Amino acid sequence: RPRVLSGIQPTAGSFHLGNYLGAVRQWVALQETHDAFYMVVDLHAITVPQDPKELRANTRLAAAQLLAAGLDPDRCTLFVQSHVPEHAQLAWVMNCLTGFGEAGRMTQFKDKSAKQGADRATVGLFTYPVLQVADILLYQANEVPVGEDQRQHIELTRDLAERFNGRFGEAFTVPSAYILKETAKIFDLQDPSIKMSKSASTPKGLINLLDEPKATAKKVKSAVTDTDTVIRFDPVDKPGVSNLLSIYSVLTGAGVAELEEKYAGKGYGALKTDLAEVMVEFVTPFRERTQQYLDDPETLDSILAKGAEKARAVAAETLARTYDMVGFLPAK
Ligand code: AQP
Repeated sequence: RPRVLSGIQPTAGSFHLGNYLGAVRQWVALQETHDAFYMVVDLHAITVPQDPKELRANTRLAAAQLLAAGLDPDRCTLFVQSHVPEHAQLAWVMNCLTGFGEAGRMTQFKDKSAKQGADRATVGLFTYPVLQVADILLYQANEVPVGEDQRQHIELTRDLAERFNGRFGEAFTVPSAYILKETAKIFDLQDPSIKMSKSASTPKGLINLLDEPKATAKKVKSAVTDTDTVIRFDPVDKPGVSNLLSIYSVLTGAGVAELEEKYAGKGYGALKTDLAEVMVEFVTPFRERTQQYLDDPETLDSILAKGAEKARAVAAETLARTYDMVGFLPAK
């Protein structure tokens, strides 16, 4: 079985619709066909300030949401990044292979550090993509299911895997990004020119899966469309409507052309009302299942402990081989 690896940050509490459609939904599907490793990336979370208590609670909450979304611990390996120390250990080696300018060209770093200001952005934020490289290479992943915003980081992973392999010998599988066209980028409901995101979206443009379903329905109904009335998939001229059609299509399995036909001559109101209902039907059981996992933290923690054990077995082997190839003296 080919291997997949991916991660999600435990920063915002609730996952948003972009996280789910862009990434987590694919994770659930891929556990059936791949040897799948999925993690809550708490080491990544501290690249921006975190309250320790909240971080701990959000880490459990992220795991609960992943299980609620359909990850099955018997079908995949689900763990918390900090439970596997090899991530940080391999990241150091990768940091030492990465050019300063190369890391500086990562657009997510440029955007986030510009927003925070040079003095407040941390070295951790700068080197975040390199930690991500280590995350992926440790598991010899063939594919990495992510949203479009992560493509550049997967390219960096490929470059560094090839660099290491070229310099020290074949150690790493060179992975590919697994990005589905339909859900590569889910856009903000109020500003469809930007991606839906926890840091850039306004509350009205961001659908958090754990919000009150009523509030979610309201956001869908007040999504920005355009002054026209025609329902047509046209991301350039009709980005708002096209975003709604994409969301509707993946959540229901109906094709976009089918939806265009269904709503021909009906106007935006009908589309939004129906999509609001689809959203409510999706988030209501999701919230309930998440709460059930949270109500039983012992079971949740034991799932994560077993996941960490399975992950460590793979990660430790890669790290030991890598350290040896670099020339570190083995500890006797
Ligand atoms: N709008 C999106 N469309 C498609 N995929 C998306 N992802 C995030 N936003 C969208 C994908 O979700 C996965 C988990 O991402 P993360 O844990 O790195 O979260 P993030 O990227 O920090 O989420 P945000 O909201 O985008 O955070 P900020 O605002 O801090 O940048 C990834 O696979 C990502 O591609």
